[in-house]
Amino acid sequence: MKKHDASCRLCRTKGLDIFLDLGNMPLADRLLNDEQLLQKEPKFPLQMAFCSSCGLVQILETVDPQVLFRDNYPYYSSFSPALLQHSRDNVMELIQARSLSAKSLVVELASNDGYLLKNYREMGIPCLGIDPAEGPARAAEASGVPTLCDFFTTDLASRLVTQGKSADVIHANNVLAHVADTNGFVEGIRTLLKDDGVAVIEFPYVKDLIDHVEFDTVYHEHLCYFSVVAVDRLLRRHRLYLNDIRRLPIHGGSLRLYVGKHEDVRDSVQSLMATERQEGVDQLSYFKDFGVRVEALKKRLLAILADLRAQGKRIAAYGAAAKGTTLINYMGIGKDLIDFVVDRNTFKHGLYMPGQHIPIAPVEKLLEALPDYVLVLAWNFADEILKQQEAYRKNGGRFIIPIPEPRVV
Ligand code: DWN
Repeated sequence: MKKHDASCRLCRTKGLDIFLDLGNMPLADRLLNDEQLLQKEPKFPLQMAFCSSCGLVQILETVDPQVLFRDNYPYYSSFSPALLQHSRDNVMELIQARSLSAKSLVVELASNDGYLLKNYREMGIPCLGIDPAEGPARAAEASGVPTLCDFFTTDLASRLVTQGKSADVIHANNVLAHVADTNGFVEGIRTLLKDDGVAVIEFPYVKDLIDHVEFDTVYHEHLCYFSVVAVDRLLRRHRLYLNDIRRLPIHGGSLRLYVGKHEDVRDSVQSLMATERQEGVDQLSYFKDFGVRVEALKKRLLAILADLRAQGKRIAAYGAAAKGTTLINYMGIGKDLIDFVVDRNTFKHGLYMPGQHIPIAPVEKLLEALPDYVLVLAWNFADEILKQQEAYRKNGGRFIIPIPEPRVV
């Protein structure tokens, strides 16, 4: 590990400890077209660091959000059935618990293609999406979900309140970790939320990332990697209170926070914070051997792939996921090992994976080409993908699951 004089994204303390260095990486969701294959591909340092002052895990590099999320952002949530069900369950529970009605307003920050808000629309509950990615925002509007194509800021929050649009519920799924101005974003949540409203915030849990070696979920879109202790400090700085919390399996292990303007902290929060303190998640020592464990996983996975290739086996991959970019580039898994990647997201077809330039094709190609093995880059949806690909398996196809332990199934 080494000290860096950068300032913490949250508490601004100078001096962070780097515990993982993934080198210079391409942008995880910047899938390439034929023309871009011939151009120099932008790469940026990707280093994970710990702030001993507030406990926040973060990356050091900040890539312009206009570059990350504006032009041709390829991620559409609706291509993941498990995510759709997860979101619907969340919405139905909240409608019940909060007695939401036609008089309510629900706002989602980073609403993508309307994958979650469409459930409120179907129940006749007014909703508003906010997302800077033009493609997904347009798709949301086309499906009847009113959407502002913009970044959420305190200014935008104030403008909405002036228009009488305070929120009974604010959803913020997989976005809190993405914003460069984290404090401004949280202050905006406080501004937009009604006095008795609830903000429901989901993000991948740093403890699961470390415990299950989920190093590939580290990429430039994810600036922060939150523990309960760190996010509680962030919220309280803006007079918001983490009152309830749930651990979820989605995305390799996530947290769902229930946040309000009045303090009413449940045992769920106290016990998870106590566990973090007992296990030292708020200490640098918790992260000290992570790099070694990532290296060991790399060796084990590359050994499996090299052995299969030496046997003349043909290998493809499933899921042109952002995490897949980190995995294949950190491990140097290129076209010599992987023939193609398949994905259900039609916006990704005909493009190429960042860095390794592996072509992306429709999922149907698995049955057409019948590769011997498929490396599951979207391992967080492995159960669903294996079930979906029963026909490929019946034809003798087998899957390689890389995380948390490389294994063939
Ligand atoms: O923060 C983010 C995380 C939460 O989700 C964003 N950076 C975008 C995204 O990251 P990701 O691309 O690593 O996430 P996913 O959702 O694991 O990507 C899954 C990919 O696999 C998508 O391209 C869709 C595809 N997929 C598929 O082809 N068939 C997914 C499922 C479930 C399927 O059955």
